[in-house]
Amino acid sequence: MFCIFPKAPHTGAMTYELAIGDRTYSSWSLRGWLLFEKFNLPVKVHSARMFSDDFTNMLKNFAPARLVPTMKFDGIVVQDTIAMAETLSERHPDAGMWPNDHAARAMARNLVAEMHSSFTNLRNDCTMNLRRNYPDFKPSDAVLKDTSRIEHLWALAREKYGTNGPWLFGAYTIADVFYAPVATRFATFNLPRNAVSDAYIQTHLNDPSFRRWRAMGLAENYIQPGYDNDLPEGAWPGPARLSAVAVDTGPSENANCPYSGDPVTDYLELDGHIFGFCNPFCRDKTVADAAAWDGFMEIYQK
Ligand SMILES: N[C@@H](CCC(=O)N[C@@H](CS)C(=O)NCC(=O)O)C(=O)O
Repeated sequence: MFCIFPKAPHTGAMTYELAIGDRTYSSWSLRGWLLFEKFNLPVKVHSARMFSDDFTNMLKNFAPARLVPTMKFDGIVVQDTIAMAETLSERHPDAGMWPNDHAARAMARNLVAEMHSSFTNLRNDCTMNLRRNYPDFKPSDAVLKDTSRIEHLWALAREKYGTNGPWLFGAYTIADVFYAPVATRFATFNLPRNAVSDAYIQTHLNDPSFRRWRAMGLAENYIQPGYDNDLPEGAWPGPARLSAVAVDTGPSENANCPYSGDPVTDYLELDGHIFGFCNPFCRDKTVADAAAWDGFMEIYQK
């Protein structure tokens, strides 16, 4: 059998480094992060607020990249999500990143490539914003042309290859990585869609990995100028959060942070109980969506 790629030289217990921007607004960063998160690939994440000096400084360590996401390993920098997806799937052939079936894989690559190169009206008019929901948004005809093409592609994949699971090709693949921020745009701009698309969009909003990403974005607690629309807001269209609130003092039910195991210093209150964490970010990401964090739910449900 002819093999297009030589075997990747070393894929052992190496950790990749990934540079990302604001989790709330950077749709490409979400894709970059999902490539690691959904396929259990070890990664050290570096994040910086976009359009800041910190962002420029972060990327100096990822030269020659100028945008996020960018990944690096073994002194090699890969600076575009398609290149990252292909590099990671080549290096981790057992991770199931592309569909196994060759025809399904070809279609998945088509969907990813079309996402990467197209849908500019949707992308420009409905920028990803994981803080907001605009029930009254009125899409232009150009946006509707994009959404109708996307629904057509989703329906083809779901009908032909999606019977064994809720994702485009049944199990989660790189195609779902690329359409995750598209699903959030449909949801938060309340774009018209059919039942197949709606079920697929809900699958993304319910995905624990996506929920954790969004919770970390909310914990970053920054409104990036230029990303909000001047429209009435509705409630978040995904699962409702538990009513956790940050509080100043303990004592907490747990002595050690559910994530790091370190002594607790920062607290939240939920259902009359106080829980502790080892830093404000881990506390705040839990306040944002407590049920998305298994480590926290273990101590909460004890
Ligand atoms: N084609 C790139 C797109 C990367 C991109 O546009 N990244 C945006 C964030 S979503 C960025 O880095 N913006 C910062 C800037 O423009 O300075 C990819 O696929 O990764």
